Amino acid sequence: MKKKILCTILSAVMAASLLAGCGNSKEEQTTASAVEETAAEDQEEAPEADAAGGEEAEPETDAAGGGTYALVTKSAGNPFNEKEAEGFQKAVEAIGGTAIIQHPESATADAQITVIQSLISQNVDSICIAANDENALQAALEEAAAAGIKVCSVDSTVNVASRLVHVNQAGVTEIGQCLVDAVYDITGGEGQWAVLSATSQAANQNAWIESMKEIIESDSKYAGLELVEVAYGDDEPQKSTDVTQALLQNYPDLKVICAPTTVGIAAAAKVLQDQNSSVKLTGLGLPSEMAEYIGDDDAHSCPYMFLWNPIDLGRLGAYTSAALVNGDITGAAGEKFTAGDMGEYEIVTAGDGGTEIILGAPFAFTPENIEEWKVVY
Ligand code: RAM
Repeated sequence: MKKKILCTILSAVMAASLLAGCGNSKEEQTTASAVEETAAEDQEEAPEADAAGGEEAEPETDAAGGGTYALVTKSAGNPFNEKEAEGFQKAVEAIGGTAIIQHPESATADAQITVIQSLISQNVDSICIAANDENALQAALEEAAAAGIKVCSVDSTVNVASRLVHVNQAGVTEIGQCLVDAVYDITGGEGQWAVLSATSQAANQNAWIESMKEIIESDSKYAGLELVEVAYGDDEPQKSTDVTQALLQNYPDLKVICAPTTVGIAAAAKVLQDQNSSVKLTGLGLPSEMAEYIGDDDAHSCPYMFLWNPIDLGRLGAYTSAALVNGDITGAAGEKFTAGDMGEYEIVTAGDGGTEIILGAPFAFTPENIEEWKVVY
């Protein structure tokens, strides 16, 4: 019963998010965010309530069979990864399993390979990984699969040979479109802009950047936009700060920086705001880290930005892992499963020819809704 109510709330949220996701209609965004926040509160409470004896908790616990589900994030010290891990942990607890959360020391493939090898020797049931490199983890993940471990990726994909399915925060083209339109809007439709990304190997950022370039090339509306550089801050605050300063120095006519990384955007926002720069910022950011920089006036560096719920992303990663382990899904397109109290999801074909599960649409954070969201994530 409870699950049904939550599903209904979530459907309303998803519909509202689709409307508001990429748009600049502030009215729509405020309405959507209010609904979504209510739902977020309900979602936070739901797993505990179910685990404590809710109507449909038992079958899930039995099905999970006390399995061990591992999450490997991109790196330690990134609040986005911590939120993702929080959601993963909660969902695993709700199904009666054991979560192993691993934050590698650095955002590199080598650091993740060491972690994967240790998880293989611990005989975990599944590995859900936010990859630092699309191809370099293949041998280690194939070894895991050969040992009977179910492998899926989350946030940042591994190649098709290395995974059963990818848990994607939002469609790649949808994110690319939101970012391009924001750059177009904030530049006034013409002028220089730059990308401040994470690592040069990050599959998620690279896919979004590629998508932005394709969108710009395919529509003459964007012909006035000049992308001067794609720079990499490696999801390290200091490096992202240094790279932002270099962009300002090297391109005196720069109008906008687009940072499709929560670490990069927070570092760039501080540089621009501290320097009272006329360069503006957009991209993907955590509301909790970006609230002080979001505003319509000259005193703020970021007019608006986008993201999705990283806690829900982690939860969906955990429920997907459990469904793979239980044999409810194999990762094939067309399969459907119930992701605990998040409701039903369908596996679809991904852009790389593999399969994916999409959490929802990107959500816009504006001066109007940032205050209510900064306390959520
Ligand atoms: C950073 C990470 C993560 C990405 C977000 C938007 O925290 O690079 O992978 O999804 O930004």
